[in-house]
Amino acid sequence: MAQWLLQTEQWLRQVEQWVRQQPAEQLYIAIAVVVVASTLLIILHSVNRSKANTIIIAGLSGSGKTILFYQLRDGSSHQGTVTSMEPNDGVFVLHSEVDKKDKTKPVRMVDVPGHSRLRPKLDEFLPQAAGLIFVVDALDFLPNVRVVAEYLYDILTKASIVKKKIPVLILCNKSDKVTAHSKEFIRKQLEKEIDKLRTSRTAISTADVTNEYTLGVPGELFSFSQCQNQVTVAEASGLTGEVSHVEQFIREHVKP
Ligand SMILES: Nc1nc2c(ncn2[C@@H]2O[C@H](COP(=O)(O)OP(=O)(O)OP(=O)(O)O)[C@@H](O)[C@H]2O)c(=O)[nH]1
Ligand SMILES: [Mg+2]
Repeated sequence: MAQWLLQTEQWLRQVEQWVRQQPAEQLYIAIAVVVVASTLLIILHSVNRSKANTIIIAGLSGSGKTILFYQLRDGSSHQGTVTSMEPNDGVFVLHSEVDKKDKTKPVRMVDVPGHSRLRPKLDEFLPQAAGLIFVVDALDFLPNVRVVAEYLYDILTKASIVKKKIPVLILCNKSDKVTAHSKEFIRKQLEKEIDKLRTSRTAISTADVTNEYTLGVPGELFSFSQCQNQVTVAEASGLTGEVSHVEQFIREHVKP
């Protein structure tokens, strides 16, 4: 130990001597280079972080994505939406935060249409995503459980979601109606359906499988808690403006 200390001391003295021998300008240049490089690194890092301010809204056609988008932006549902043909892409301060001075960082929200031909648009926005809201129609859920699970399965197995651990909020929408299914029911049904899909999809020859990652733990029933990224479930009504859980999710992942 003592020998090691002695050696370090000797080494430090050598460095000091060498520094003294160098012309002053060279030292200043070296210091300037270090300062500029670290400042650039810090700026790049913060730009990268601020880039991830996008929240994506996905889900089947008719689940209520566009109404939710308007509700978050304007505090009104703009009754009478038609099925979307283009993504709604907007950067805005959440309507509920317009008056709050300390939480005014704008959020970029992208509502990706549910029509199967337009769904691939999702991939364009995923690299900037800070979170994804998967809207489920809680009224018309059971007849569609299979297709809902298929879309969700595709999302949860995308490399861009798994690798970057993008948090997913499963939003059981239309909770204003008494006949809407509860989030617990929807979670359980989706877990069951995904479990079935997992078995059937791994049975297909790998050439046909486009999914990039596998889900869950082999030999165990699938549950969302097994996902590497955070998957949570909440209820909302875009129509009546009951969207507090959505705003909470957004603020958790896009810091003001
Ligand atoms: N009761 C109730 N109805 C809703 C709610 N949100 C949406 N809807 C209804 O569901 C229908 C579809 O809503 P949209 O927001 O257009 O659905 P979308 O998900 O954008 O559909 P696509 O654009 O086709 O992908 C509309 O008739 C809405 O009135 C809700 O919270 N409660
Ligand atoms: Mg729409």
